[in-house]
Amino acid sequence: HSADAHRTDLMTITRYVLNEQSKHPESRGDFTILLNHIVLGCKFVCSAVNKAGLAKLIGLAGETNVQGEEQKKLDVLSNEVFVKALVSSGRTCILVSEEDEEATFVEPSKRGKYAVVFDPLDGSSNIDCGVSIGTIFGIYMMKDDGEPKLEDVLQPGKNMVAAGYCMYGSSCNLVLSTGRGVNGFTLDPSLGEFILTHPDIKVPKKGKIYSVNEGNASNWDVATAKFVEKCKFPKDGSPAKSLRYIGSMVADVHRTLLYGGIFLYPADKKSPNGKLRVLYEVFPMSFLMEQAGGQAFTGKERALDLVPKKIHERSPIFLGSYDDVEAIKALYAEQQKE
Ligand code: P6P
Repeated sequence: HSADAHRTDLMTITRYVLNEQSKHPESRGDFTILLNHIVLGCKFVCSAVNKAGLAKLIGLAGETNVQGEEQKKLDVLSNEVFVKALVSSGRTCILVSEEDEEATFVEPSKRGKYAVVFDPLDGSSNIDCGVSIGTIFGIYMMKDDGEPKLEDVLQPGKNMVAAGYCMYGSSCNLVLSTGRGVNGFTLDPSLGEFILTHPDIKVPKKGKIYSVNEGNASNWDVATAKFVEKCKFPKDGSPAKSLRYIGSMVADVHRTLLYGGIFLYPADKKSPNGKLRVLYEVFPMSFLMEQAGGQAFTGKERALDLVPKKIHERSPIFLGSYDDVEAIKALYAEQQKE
């Protein structure tokens, strides 16, 4: 393979998914079509986010534009784009979005066999200061081909057939797993294509970074407090860990996936179930972390074993390098005994 072959042998996300599809002879390409519509949504949001700053400058995003119309906030706009893209794919039956209080049941003529849960623009409060934000999504198969019902999206995360996120930062990175490892794609704006840049991502077994909002320390339980203390003042003479906290889940998880370490949003006295949402934040990121050789734990159980009761319910989450999550699991096991 000459270097030049790599330049001309473009592994686009579409080609990658078609390769995956060819491994399922019975597949009719529904997943490929669904994913292409998700990718379309990501390309739109990437372009809108990149213009947001400029748009704000010239008074478009979130302001009233020259026609005096109230310009939609970026997260509302992104949500509409994803809902429309997913419904028009003809491959979905029920959608859950962070932006919509109720699930969206797709009209019968456009129904397919997938249920999609997503946060169209997670961390959107960070847009105005230029911090990376992202779209997070998870995909379930409908439980049966009857009338779609809420139970089709109240499945444990381990039932997901795919999960991923698209991070809008210095570049646009789409990280995806269809259950056979994790692959990262970078948008080449000149082609309008996502190109495979991070094949077969594996999270380092142990990391040197912990990622938590230390501002909540006064509300943590004993196990979390002990864990963070050990990160800062290791007893075994190992070097202290570094603290990296961006406050945008997609950015913190992307760094954890690539560099290793642990990301935690624990329960605290104020929020007994933590802050992050099970269906479209905790599950997709836990799915990816496990597929990359890491772990994801709620403080009580494996995150993907959780069975959600409500579509917007929250859960504490500890995810990242295998060994680092093992350490927090041991501390919670101790705490259970007391
Ligand atoms: P805190 C962003 O608002 C978000 O939903 C996640 O993206 C992020 O991980 C978390 O909240 C940050 O929360 O309480 O630390 O500001």
